[in-house]
Amino acid sequence: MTKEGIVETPYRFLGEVMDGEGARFSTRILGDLEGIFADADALAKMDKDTVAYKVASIEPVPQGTPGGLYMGITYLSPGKVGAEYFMTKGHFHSNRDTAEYYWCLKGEGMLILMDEERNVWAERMHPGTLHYIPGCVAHRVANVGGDTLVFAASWPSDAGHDYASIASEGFAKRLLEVNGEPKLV
Ligand code: PAN
Ligand code: ZN
Repeated sequence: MTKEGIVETPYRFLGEVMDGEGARFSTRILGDLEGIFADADALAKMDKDTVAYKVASIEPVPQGTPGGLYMGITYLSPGKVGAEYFMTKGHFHSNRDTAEYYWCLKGEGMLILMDEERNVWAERMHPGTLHYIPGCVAHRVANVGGDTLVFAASWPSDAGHDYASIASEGFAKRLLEVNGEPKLV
């Protein structure tokens, strides 16, 4: 699309809200997260329609376009399945060596990272923390606080999401609440 002169700014990123031209919104309920939590019995007793997280994203170019950038905000509900905190599905990027920034706007979380040798580490998230996720590193976020965790992200438009390898192999460690504290186990 050709533009000329002063045009209307197409996107807004106001505190915890991202919106604008072609913004996309998606919701993951607990029922979408079967198989990612360790305690399947605990999950079976919970309401499948409980919202685990919502994502709003701005994708100005079609998925797969080289050189473009996306922005998103994730709203991750507080809660646990057994001893495991509510978390995002987690993924590698399909285009493995593409990186991403996450930054925390609200709440308390942990960014769980895993390289291709399955080494796992985690970074604490709280308002103001900025996280560089290098290429070839799988990423998932757990909400370790009592309120909604809100974080923003920016990733390349040709990154793509590979959920399948995490769905089948998982992360090599889980973030559990042990004696009231988050612990990688
Ligand atoms: C994020 C994630 C978002 C939801 O925008 O897609 O937090 O997590 P899952 O995609 O793992 O369900 C991102 O990492 N984009 O690349
Ligand atoms: Zn990503």
